[in-house]
Amino acid sequence: EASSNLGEEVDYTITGIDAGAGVMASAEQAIEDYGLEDWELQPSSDAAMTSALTEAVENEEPIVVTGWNPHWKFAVHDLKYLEDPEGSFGEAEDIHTLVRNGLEEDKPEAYEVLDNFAWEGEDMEEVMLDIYEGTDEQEAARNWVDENEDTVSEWTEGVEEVEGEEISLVFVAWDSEIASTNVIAEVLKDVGYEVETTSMEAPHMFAAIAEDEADAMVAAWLPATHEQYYNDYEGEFEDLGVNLEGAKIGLVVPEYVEADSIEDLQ
Ligand code: PBE
Repeated sequence: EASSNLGEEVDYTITGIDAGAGVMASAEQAIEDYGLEDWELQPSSDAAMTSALTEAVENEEPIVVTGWNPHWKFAVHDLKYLEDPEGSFGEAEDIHTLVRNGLEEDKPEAYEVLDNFAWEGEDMEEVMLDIYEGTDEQEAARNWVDENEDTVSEWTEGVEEVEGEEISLVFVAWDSEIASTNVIAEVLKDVGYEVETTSMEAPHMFAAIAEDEADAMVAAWLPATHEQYYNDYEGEFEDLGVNLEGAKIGLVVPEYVEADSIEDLQ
């Protein structure tokens, strides 16, 4: 049977990313919900996962990865989400901007830009794809900002320029968040800020905002993916709302894999 072959062919392994990612917790939940006791979720990183995915596709071999969109992998490879009738990965997600308490008072100009920041999945994918194709991260963000003046001016309209004030952004080195963080950093630089961006593990990113060690993050996936972190620190940050709608997480396989549902992994 196709499905049991798949398990054997991939060594009953789901190729994961960093252990702190919400999609990893959801994948563990899926293993439980679908009775996949034989399966193992292997932590790695976004970079390691996508290189394993690319290698599998090049050799037309099966692979099961923890995936999400926006992500360049859907533009580069023919991929599909495995259906999730149990809802282990939740429904559609939005990405929120979170800032530390007190930012509005201390840095009202940055606060306003961060509050206005909102773009589309295709925008983010454009930046991600540019980076995937070899453009430096900051340069890719710069290009997008320069080519999308209308959108960017909606974020900065009426915001007064500052002179060399510092602002710190935290993020996790997921391709999606590398794109968004670099874009908002470029926009804040244009307003006059000296921007520091620091990548870290997901739990530390939330802690840094809650403990006032950093000013802002544009990487909170809600309501499900980062629910735990969000609840852990509720009240210790300010949620500026959605910056991107219609994101999604799940188990992803190449189109040629003969499974359509997580149930087929049983
Ligand atoms: N991701 C990308 C993250 C959120 C952004 C889906 C890998 C996660 O699972 O936590």
